[in-house]
Amino acid sequence: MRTIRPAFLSFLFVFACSALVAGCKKGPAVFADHMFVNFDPETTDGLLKKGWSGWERTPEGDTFVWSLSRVAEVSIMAPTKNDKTVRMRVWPFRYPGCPNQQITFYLNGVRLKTMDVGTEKPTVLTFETPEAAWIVGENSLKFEFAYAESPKERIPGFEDQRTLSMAFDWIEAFPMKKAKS
Ligand SMILES: [Ca+2]
Repeated sequence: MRTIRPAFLSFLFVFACSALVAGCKKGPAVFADHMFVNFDPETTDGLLKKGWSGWERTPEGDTFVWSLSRVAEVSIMAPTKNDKTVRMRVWPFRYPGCPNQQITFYLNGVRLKTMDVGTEKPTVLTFETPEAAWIVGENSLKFEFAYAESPKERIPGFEDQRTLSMAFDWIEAFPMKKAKS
């Protein structure tokens, strides 16, 4: 009877392990195409292009950054082009008698949407973006705000002289789910 040599069994074992490791490294596509900007110095440095203050942290430990003017811009690195859902956790600067804050989104210069944010509580904004507006690589996501005001001038007792429009905790983008036919 023909026997299988131990050396051949070793080769099979190493081959199987290599294939398993290669499969694990590749990972599910859903993770590779999930972009997340956490607004912290460890992961976001270099992505905040203009209109931003420094790194801050809430009492709960959430990292965030204030937008300092009526325009701010952040880069998002996209590995693929497709229709994407964009979500972000934000809260606007509010003061007595202020109007609703408004935020308008531009992706690579394409105006996408304007949304009202009328509460100072953290809010998750969600909107859809078309494939045609994305490029593979570095994308510019720009925001325009209805106002940027200084706490020192608007709220008695506050010393912060910066002009603030909206604080950003995180932004994420991922391929839109296709409707089942
Ligand atoms: Ca954060």
